[in-house]
This record gives sequence, structure tokens and C-alpha cells, in this order.
Amino acid sequence: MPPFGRSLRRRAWSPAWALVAAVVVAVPQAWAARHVSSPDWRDQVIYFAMVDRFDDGDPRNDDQGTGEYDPRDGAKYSGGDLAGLTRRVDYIRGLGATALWITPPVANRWWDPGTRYGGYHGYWAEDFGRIDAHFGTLAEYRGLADALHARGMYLVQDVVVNHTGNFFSYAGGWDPHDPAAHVRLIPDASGRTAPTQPPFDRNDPRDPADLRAAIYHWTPAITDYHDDRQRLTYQLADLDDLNTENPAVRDALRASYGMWVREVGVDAFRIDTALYVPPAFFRDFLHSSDPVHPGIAEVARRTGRDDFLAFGEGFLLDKAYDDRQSRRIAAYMRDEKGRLLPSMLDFPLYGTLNDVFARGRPTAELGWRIGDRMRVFADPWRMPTFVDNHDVARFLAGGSEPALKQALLALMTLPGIPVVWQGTEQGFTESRAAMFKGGFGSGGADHFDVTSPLYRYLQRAISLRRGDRVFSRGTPTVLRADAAGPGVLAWRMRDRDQDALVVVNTAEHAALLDNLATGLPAGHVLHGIFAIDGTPRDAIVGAGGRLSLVLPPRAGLVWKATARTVRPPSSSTTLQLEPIPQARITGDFDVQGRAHGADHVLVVVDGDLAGARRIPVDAGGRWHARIDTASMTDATVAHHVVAWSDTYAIASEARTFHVERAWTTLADVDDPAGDDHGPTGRYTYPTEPGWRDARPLDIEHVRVAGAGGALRVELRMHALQDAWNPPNGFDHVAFVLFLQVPGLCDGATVMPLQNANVPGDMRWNLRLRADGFSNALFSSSGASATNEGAPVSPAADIAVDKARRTVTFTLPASVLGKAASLSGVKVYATTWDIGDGPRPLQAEAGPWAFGGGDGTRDPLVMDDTAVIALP
Ligand SMILES: [Ca+2]
Ligand SMILES: [Ca+2]
Ligand SMILES: [Ca+2]
Ligand SMILES: [Ca+2]
Repeated sequence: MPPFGRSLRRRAWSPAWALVAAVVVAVPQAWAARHVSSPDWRDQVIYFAMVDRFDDGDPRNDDQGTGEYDPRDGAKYSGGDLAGLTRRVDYIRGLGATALWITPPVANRWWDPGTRYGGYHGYWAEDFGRIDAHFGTLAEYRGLADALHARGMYLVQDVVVNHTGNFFSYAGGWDPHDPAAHVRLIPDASGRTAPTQPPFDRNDPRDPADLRAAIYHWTPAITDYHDDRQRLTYQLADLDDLNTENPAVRDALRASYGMWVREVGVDAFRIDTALYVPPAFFRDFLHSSDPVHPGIAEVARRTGRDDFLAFGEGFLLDKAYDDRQSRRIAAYMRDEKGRLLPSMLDFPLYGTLNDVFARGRPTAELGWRIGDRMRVFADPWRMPTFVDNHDVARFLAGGSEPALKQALLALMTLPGIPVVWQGTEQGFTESRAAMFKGGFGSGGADHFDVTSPLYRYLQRAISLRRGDRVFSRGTPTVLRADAAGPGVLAWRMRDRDQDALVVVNTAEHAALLDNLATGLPAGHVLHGIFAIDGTPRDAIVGAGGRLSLVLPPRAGLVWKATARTVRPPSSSTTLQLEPIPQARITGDFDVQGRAHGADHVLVVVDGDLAGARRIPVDAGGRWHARIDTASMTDATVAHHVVAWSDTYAIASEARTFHVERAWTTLADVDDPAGDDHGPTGRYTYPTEPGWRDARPLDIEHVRVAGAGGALRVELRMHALQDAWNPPNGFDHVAFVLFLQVPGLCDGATVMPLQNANVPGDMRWNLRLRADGFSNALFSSSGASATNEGAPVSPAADIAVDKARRTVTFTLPASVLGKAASLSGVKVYATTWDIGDGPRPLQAEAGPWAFGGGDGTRDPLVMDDTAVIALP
């Protein structure tokens, strides 16, 4: 995972621990209203809010006076609280959400001077059993739970078991045989160097009693995420790693967290950083039979909750058509001894939803994922699904609003518990911007508009899901997907005798869905129940159970199979397309066929109706057409061609083919080694070894190649890192490539988010920005110093060769204006890095910050290439 500011806390002792110690077995009468029985979690829809950034119900608790509060600074507290959430419960309910997940409300370390980041997010605990002073009181937390339960809704609390905040560090050195050596305690604003809560206050290994208590793992920060021992027992982003194998730690965590279920009425947990704790820990955490502090599931059972949901965070993303990381996630839900966590967040689906809907990757990648998650996960119906969250770039930061609507429709019509991250319904683009006017990034306005287009859209989409259990309990079967690019994806949901059909077109052009085998009898009436544009229409299954449809750009349609049948439409028109003889196609080629009863046909390749050519049928009933393969850059992809009569809505049989075009080198340029010091020559790397020692931002060589109108840029780097298991195959660097394409559009000179302009007289039309976890393409339309431009899809295909230290970006001709050649194209590449936005540049380098400049005005460029003009 990319270490954004994960966090830590501070001060006065609270009686919460004493209260926790007095766990009682019976549920007193007065608490009965606080406790509700568990719902069927499969049917729920969760709204996810960050307490500090949602709403400020009590300004008196905003500023606790240690410099930790400043809503102008995204690293500090903004003032949101539990009272704010409680007064907005109807806003959340109005969307159709049935549960609220909140970030940890517990007392945190408020500021970490080393990383210059605050604990406003709640993941840097100093007391797991006490409410943070910024967020309110225990009574206010109960008020939130009661307000939800009174409306038939549920409360999900985010909990951390892997670490506390950062109170000690081995950043200066570490001796595995002597934890007391080199340790450095980190005081907070009040001078405290330890959590307040026993036994987590025993954090000084120089004290023999603390050392013996072994509450912590006494380890340095993780540097190699591939090393299981480091992952499980070292400090994640220097957050003090709890010794989760120690029975005393287990006992204290069960006691602390059981209290929130018992005392407040929490209905479920989201478990942070689950992958940094051994899976077996969770068997104890949930199911321990300890008489005083039983497992959380048992605590919940005693409050009347017989199905306490706990879902873990496993921030792992899979490459396309691969499920190695999915299997690691599955291992946290089940092992050879049986069940562990009941559920995990579905990160791999999140990755693929973004790839396909936001980045224009082929719909077959999502088709494959939909099938794979049903095989890999024992119970995908209970796994929360999402399109973005507080730790990643928002969907709208790289994808368009029509694409977001499609991705949300997928969540609402597939197994899983859909999660909506706050601000999605208001069209937010910044990850952790506040919803309330006093908070960070709000633009000085409240954002609780129940008439906003996305709020209204989500109401409809959630209502679709909740209106028919075929979506929340059914099993999907993918009926059609496109391996060649954006376009059609169709799946059927089946629950007992109920069937629904979901069809999307992810392309920006009209698409043809031809000959869909629905699995339903001819003449079956499909009742249109949802359309993204709001006007569903009925459809009738044709001969052979097939359906052919014309889909507008970015369409999303849902039908429910009815019991009604009519006579299937029939026509005397027939179209035929001959098999393609060539086994291996290296350029453009001809197809031919016959047509009866039509004077012309459209020859449609890969569903692209907008690009289909109108072909006349001759007097003998024959037709022939040339197929343009300039955009077909991947020889492994099966392309699909069909003849279509737009007059009679009749399709021929489809044929498939593969294209293998030759790539020609157009530029081959060395870049100076060791010039990775910024434009001033004085920039320094972040002090974390993955940057400072490896120097992964130094470009050594650039090779540009073309195949027809397709472009390939290969960058050879001084070093290539992949320490965080990035799905794109590299990390510790972000590439920003600028392309000037003659005839594409006006072009811009500004380099968004980089405090710079492209060199010389270059004007860029396309900007490719990619790091290990993101990959986006923008046009210059609307681009400014702070706006990245308009998203364009498909984004580049990325290939990494670790041995050669190369990263290769391939762009199809379709985004480059479909010119026959690349002559006159200019290419300019830069390196920086992205965490939660571009990594900071400051006078002195920090663990995650570059040094040697002022990030508010100096260029965020470590190394760059020359502007390369193609012949
Ligand atoms: Ca407040
Ligand atoms: Ca750990
Ligand atoms: Ca630490
Ligand atoms: Ca260089």
C-alpha cells in the first residue's frame, strides 16, 4: 500500500480502561434500546464518512490548543465530529444507505513532528477505549448509534489492531538483539512519549519492565513489503507495531473494542491494516472464549447481534487477468482450520472497476474479475465493494462523471456490500476534502445538497439494488465482454428463478451488442427497470435466445426477465460474413460476405458503431470491406467483426481475428545519468531508503516507437522499485509524459500540479500521469496549474521489465487522433512521485518529502528528458 500519512495522538488519562476491565456478561435492561439484531449484511448499502471531514456539530471542540487544528491545512484537524454526523443521519439515509461506517473515533496522537502530519483521520491511536476530544463524548457517540438504529440503520466502526500512533522510532539504527539500543521516543505537544492507555503505555524498551511486557514488536519501519516477517512485525510507516501474538495485547484489544459494541451499540467493525497482523490473530479477536474479555463476536452475541460483521482492509490490487493478490485476501477469511474474518474489503474489484470505467481498459478485464471473485472468495456477497475511499485518488480525479455512474451501477448490481465514500454524491475530486464549509478543501461551502445530480443518481441506483434481491443475493454470469478495448460488458444476475440482465457500454462512442446469448427463450420480454439516462425500455429476446442492441456512449441498462412472452421479431433479411482465412494479420485486410434483403451493411469492428463503415451490397448480394488495424497494438487480443443492418437491426455471425503489427523505432535517446537533482541541481530524495539509496527517479534512456498511429515510449531508469506490490509493477516514482500531437487540439504549456511549463515552444495535447497505483490520461482541455485537464480513455497500457529496468507506455492510435503516422509528434517526460497528491518539496528532505526547494513554487520535477520530436 502507498504509505499516505497513516497515523498517531496524545493526552490526559481517562477512566475508560477501568470501565473496560469491568466487562459484564448480562445485558442490563437500560441498554436494550441501544442494541438491535444483526441484519442480513448482503442487503446493506454502506455510507463511509471520515469524522473530522464530514460535519462540525460542535465548534467548541475543534481546537484543543496544541496547534493541531487548522482547516486550511489538509494535514491537520478540520473540526468535524460525532455531533455533526448525528445531525446529518437523514442526509445519509436519504441516499438509500442503510449503514454508516465511520473512521476511528478513538483518542489519537494529534500531531507527528517527524512526518508533519496529524492524527485527524483516527488511525494513530493513543487510547483505543476513549473518544478523541475533537470528536465529542461517549454520550454523543451513543447518540449517533441511537439515531441510526431509530431509522433502521447500522453503525460500522473502523478499528485498528496493528499499531498505535508513532511514539518511538528506530530511524537512526536498529539492533535486533538489543531493542533498547538506538530507540528514540517521540514526545507529543504535551511532552508525553507514550499512549495513555495501559498496557500500551509500556513503550520504552530501555525500561526492563516495559521490555518484559513485550507489548510492542520493538522493530524499525518496514522497508520491504515482500518480506512477510517485516510486513507482520515491523512498523508500517513508523507506526508502533503491536505484539499481536502476546496474550496481554490480545486481551487488551478485545477489552477495548468489545466495549464499543457493548456500551455504544456498534453493529460491525472495519479492521484497518489487517494484512499487517497474522491471520490467526483474528480467530482470537473474534472468537476467544476468555471469560472476562471474550471475542468480539461473543460480546456482540450477548447484545443480541448474532451476525457481527467484521471486514478487514487488505490493500492489494491485482494485475489484469490475475488473482494472486485476491488469494492473499481470501487467506484472511478462511484457513485450514476454518473461518477467520467474516469478510474483507474487495480491493481487487476496486482496481478493476477503475481500470475499466475510468481508464478505458478492455471490459474483458472486468468480466474476468466478476467471475474470478466468485471463485476465489467463499462469500463475495458479504465483501464490501467500492470505487474509491479515503486512501486513494477519487474516481473522479481520473475518470469522468458518466464513467462514475457506470461504476456505481456495477456496484449496485453485483454481489458485495456497496460502499459510498463521502463526497461521491457531491462530485468531489479531492480525496479528503471536507463536506462542511469550515473544513479543509470545502471551498467555503457546505456540500449536503440532496438535489445534486450524483445524489439523485445514487438514490436511483441504490433503490434499484434494494428493490430486488436478485442484485444483492444473485450470482452473476458474464455474457459478453470486449478484450480489445472499452465497449460492451453484459452480465446476468440469477437468484433462484429470478433473472436480471445488466449491460453497459464503457466507450465514448455508440456500441453494437450483437448476438448476445441471453440464456432465455426466444420471445421472452425483458422489462427495462433502470437506465443511467433515466429512460429504460423493454426488449424482446430474439431467435435462438439472442439479443442485438445499439448502445449509446456510456450507456448503462438493466432489465428484469418477466414471465411474459411474445412472438419473437422475424425478418426475411439475412446477413452473412465469411470466415477470415489469415492466421496472422500484419496490416489492413479485407472481409466479405453476402446480404439478402438489404442494400447496405455496416461493418462493425470491436463493437465500434461510430467507426463502422457503410458498405454497399452489389446486385449479386455480395459485399466486401477493408479493415483498418492501425489501432490494434496487442497481438494477444481477439478482435471481433460483424456485419450489421442498421435498417433491420439484424447482425451476421461474428468472426474473430488477431493482429500483429511491427513496431518501428522512431527515437533512441540517452538521458544523462545522475542528473536527478531537480531543475536547480539541488533537490534531494526523501530519506526513506527506497528513494534515497535507490534513486528511482533518474531517467537513463528513452526509446520511442510507432506502429501505424500507435505510440510506445520506453523509459530505462537508474533503478526500478516495487516494494509496495503496486499493480502497475513499479513504485517510488510517478511519471508525467506530455505529448504534442499535430492537429489534435490547441494545446497547453502549463504542467498541472508541477509548478512548471513544458520547455521551449512545445504545446501539449495529451498528458499521461502514472505511478504504481494510478494511470490516467488527460487532454489539455481545462488544464491549469491546479487542474489536470479532461480525462481521456483508454489510458496507456503499462509494461514493466524489471531486469532491463524499463517502463513502457503504449497508447493506441484512437487517442492520438488516428493519424496514419506519428510524424511531428513531440514527447517530453518527467519524474516526481505521488502519495496523497504530489509528494511535498520542502527545504529539508523528510521520510516522504523531497528536499532542496519550496513545493509551493519550485517545479515538482526531479529528472526530465529533452523534448523529443519524431521524424
Ligand atoms: Ca467540532
Ligand atoms: Ca503488525
Ligand atoms: Ca514508530
Ligand atoms: Ca537522467
